[in-house]
Amino acid sequence: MAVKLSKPILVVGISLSTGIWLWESFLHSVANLGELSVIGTIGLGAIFWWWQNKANQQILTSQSLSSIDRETVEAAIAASKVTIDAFEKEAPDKDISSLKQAIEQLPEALNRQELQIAVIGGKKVGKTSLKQLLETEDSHQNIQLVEIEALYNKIEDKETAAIENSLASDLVLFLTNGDLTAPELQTIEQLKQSNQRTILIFNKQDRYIPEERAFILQQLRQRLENIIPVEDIVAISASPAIVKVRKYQQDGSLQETVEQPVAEIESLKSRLEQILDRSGEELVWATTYRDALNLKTKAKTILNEVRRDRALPVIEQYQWIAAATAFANPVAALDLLATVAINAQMLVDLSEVYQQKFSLSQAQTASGTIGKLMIKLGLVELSTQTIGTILKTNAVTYVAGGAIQGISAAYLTRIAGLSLIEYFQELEVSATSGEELNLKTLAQKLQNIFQQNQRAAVIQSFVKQAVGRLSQESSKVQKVVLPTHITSEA
Ligand SMILES: Nc1nc2c(ncn2[C@@H]2O[C@H](COP(=O)(O)OP(=O)(O)OP(=O)(O)O)[C@@H](O)[C@H]2O)c(=O)[nH]1
Ligand SMILES: [Mg+2]
Repeated sequence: MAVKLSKPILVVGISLSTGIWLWESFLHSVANLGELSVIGTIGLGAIFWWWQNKANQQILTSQSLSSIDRETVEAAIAASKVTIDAFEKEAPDKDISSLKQAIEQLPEALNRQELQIAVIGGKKVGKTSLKQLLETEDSHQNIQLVEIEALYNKIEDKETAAIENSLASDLVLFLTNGDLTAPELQTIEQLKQSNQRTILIFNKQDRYIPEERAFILQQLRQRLENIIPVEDIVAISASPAIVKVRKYQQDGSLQETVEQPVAEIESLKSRLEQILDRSGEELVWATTYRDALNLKTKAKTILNEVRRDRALPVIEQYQWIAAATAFANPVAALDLLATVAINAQMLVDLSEVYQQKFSLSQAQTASGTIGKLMIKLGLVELSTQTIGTILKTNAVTYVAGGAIQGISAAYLTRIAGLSLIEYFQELEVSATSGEELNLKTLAQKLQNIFQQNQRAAVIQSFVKQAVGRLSQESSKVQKVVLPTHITSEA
C-alpha cells in the first residue's frame, strides 16, 4: 500500500543526519569532557522534539477547523431564512419562490444518506481513469462519483461552474501529477475556505522511482501542512503505463516483453473507507452548511440591488441640497464644507432603506464623525482641488464664487452616501438596528468609493451635471457666467 511506502524520506534523512551529528558531537564532547556539550545536545534534542510536536499540533488544528456540527448548520439555515423572510417583506413584488423552496428543503437535506464525490483537477491528470476504477471496485451503494470538467482551461465561467459543482458535492478528490502549481494551490485553498473536505491525490506515481515518489508525497504534505491533514494526502497510480521487460534467454538472446502493471489505489481506498465510515454524516452537514450560506448570499445580493435602487435617489436628493446650500453661502473652511455635505437627515433616510433605523441624534453624531473622517483622509481637500482645476481649465470667463464649494459639497455628499450604501450592504440582514458605525470599515469604504470616483471621466461628468444644476440655482440667487461648453450638454 502506497501509504506505508510513504515513510518520509526527507524526515528520515534529516533524523539520520541529525542523529549522526548528535552522536559525533556527543563523542566529541566526551573526548573534550564538555558537560556543556552534553547539555547542549540534550537541548538540541529538545528543540527537535518541540519542532516535531509543533508540526503535529498544526496538523491537528487544520483538521479540527473543518468539522461543522449540526447546530452550526441549523443556525446557518435559520440565518438564511431570516434574510429571505426580510426580503419577502421588503420587496413583495419580487419572485423569490425558488429561494424559498430551496431553504425549506435544507433541514431535511441534513439527513441525506447518499453522498456525492467530485473528482477534480487539471487536464489529463487521470480523473476518468480513477473514477472508473473506483466505480468497478467500490462496493458502496449510496455513493455517486462525478467527474468535474478539467480545471485551468482559461475560461472563467467554466472554472466557476467547476468550483460550484465541487462545493455542491460532499467530498472532493483533487488530482495532481506531482508538485503543485500555483493555480492548483489556489483551488485547494479556496475549497478549504469554503469548508469543503478535500483528499489530495498524487496520481501517476508510477512515473517516478520509489524514492522520488516518497519525496514528492512528503513535499505535498509539507506544502499543505495547514490546509489538508497528512492522512488526506495520498499517492496512487490509477492507470499505470505499460513497462518493457527485457530478459536474457538461455541462448543468450535478449527478449523484450511488455507488462501492464496493476493500478495502485489502496492508499486512497482505505482512506476513503475511513472517512465514509466515520465522517459521512459530517460531510453531509458541511454541504448543507455551504448550501445555506449560498442561498443567503443569493438572497442578500438581490435584496441589496432592490435597496440600492431605493437609496440612490436619496443620495441624489441630498447631494443637490448640499450643492445649493454651499453655493448660496460659500464657506472658506474645509471642515464647514464637510458639515454641509454630510447631512444627518440623509443618514436617517439611508439607514431606513437598510433597515438600520438611525435616530436623528444618532445620525447627527454619525454625520459629524463621517465629516471628520473625510477631512482626516484628505478627501475634502483633494476633491475641492480637483473640482477647482476642472472648473478653471474649462471656464471661459470666471466661475461664480461658491461654485467650487457647491459642486464639492454635492460630490462629497455623493461619496459619503455611496460609501454608506457599501457599508450597510455588508451588514447582516438580521443585525440589530441603529448599531454604532464601525469607523475602520467605513473609512475603508470611503477610500474605495473615493478612488473609484476620482477617475477623470467620472469626476468630469459629475462636474458637468452639477454645473447644470447650479446654473438653474444661480438664476435664483445671482447672475453668474458659467463655462459654455460645460453647460452645453447639461
Ligand atoms: N502513467 C500513468 N498514466 C496515467 C495514470 N492515470 C491516468 N493516466 C493516463 O493519463 C491520461 C489521461 O487520463 P484520463 O483518466 O483520461 O484523465 P482525465 O483527467 O480524465 O483527462 P481529461 O478529462 O481529458 O481532462 C491517459 O492517457 C491515462 O492513461 C497513471 O496512474 N499513470
Ligand atoms: Mg476525463
